[in-house]
Amino acid sequence: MRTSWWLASLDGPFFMRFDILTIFPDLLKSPLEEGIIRRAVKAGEIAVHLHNIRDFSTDKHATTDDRPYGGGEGMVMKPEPIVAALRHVGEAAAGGKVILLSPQGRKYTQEVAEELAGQDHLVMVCGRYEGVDDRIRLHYVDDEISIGDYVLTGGELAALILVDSITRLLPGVLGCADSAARDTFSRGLLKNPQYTRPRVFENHAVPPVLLTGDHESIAEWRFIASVRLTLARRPDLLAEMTFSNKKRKLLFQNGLLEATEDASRGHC
Ligand code: 4G3
Repeated sequence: MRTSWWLASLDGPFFMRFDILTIFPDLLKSPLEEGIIRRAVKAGEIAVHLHNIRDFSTDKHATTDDRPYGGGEGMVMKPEPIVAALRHVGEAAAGGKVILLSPQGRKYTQEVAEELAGQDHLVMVCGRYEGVDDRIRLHYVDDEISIGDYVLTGGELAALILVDSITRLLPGVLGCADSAARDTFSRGLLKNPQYTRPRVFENHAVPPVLLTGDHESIAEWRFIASVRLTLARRPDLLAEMTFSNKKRKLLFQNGLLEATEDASRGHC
């Protein structure tokens, strides 16, 4: 029995179709059924199809892995079931970009997420065990991505991270307020700290400027708070930044101009 599973609304513009090939489709289901991703599916902004690689195995034990040629520890995923699953996806929607999630891939960043958000169909191959027969990568994969320098038991959690980070970039998925804020003040910097009620919590008050209703002062405070946090935690991010004259003046008034310029010259 085929165990392929899909999440999609009947209508909607379908900005993006994701197909995910895995031997553990159940691992991916519940994260796709909550929150913003669930809403994006309901609104028809994305469609997610899960395919069990095991369904495409042809031997009677439905094997998807085998011992490595040349000997050694662990198992390697066989190429035939993966190719059969890719052909199946290709019949439903040809021309999708095929991505292999692996620690050997190019490093995933917000910039890569923005690049992939411009595609209309992504097909993700989740490897398990010690990896996937390399002929898949050589002849069927368009892009190999790593979500970071650590090893997972499989590519499934990495695939979810791509779906999540790409979906929130699609038009209409988040409110325009969020994306506008990202584009003006906080791009390239860590996000400023946020507060909500109560005004005083266990003797700790909210920064008073946030209660003034003075939008310009609040925006300036947020910018400076972002810069201070970025300088302390991620000076490497500041090395990529340039500031307008207005922001340079604000940095100067807060004693941060030299610090940020040192960082942006890479001396930090
Ligand atoms: C393929 C991705 C899959 C080859 C997958 C291991 C970490 C990441 C796997 C391989 C993974 C990551 C499964 N671990 N950093 N494990 O994106 O060698």
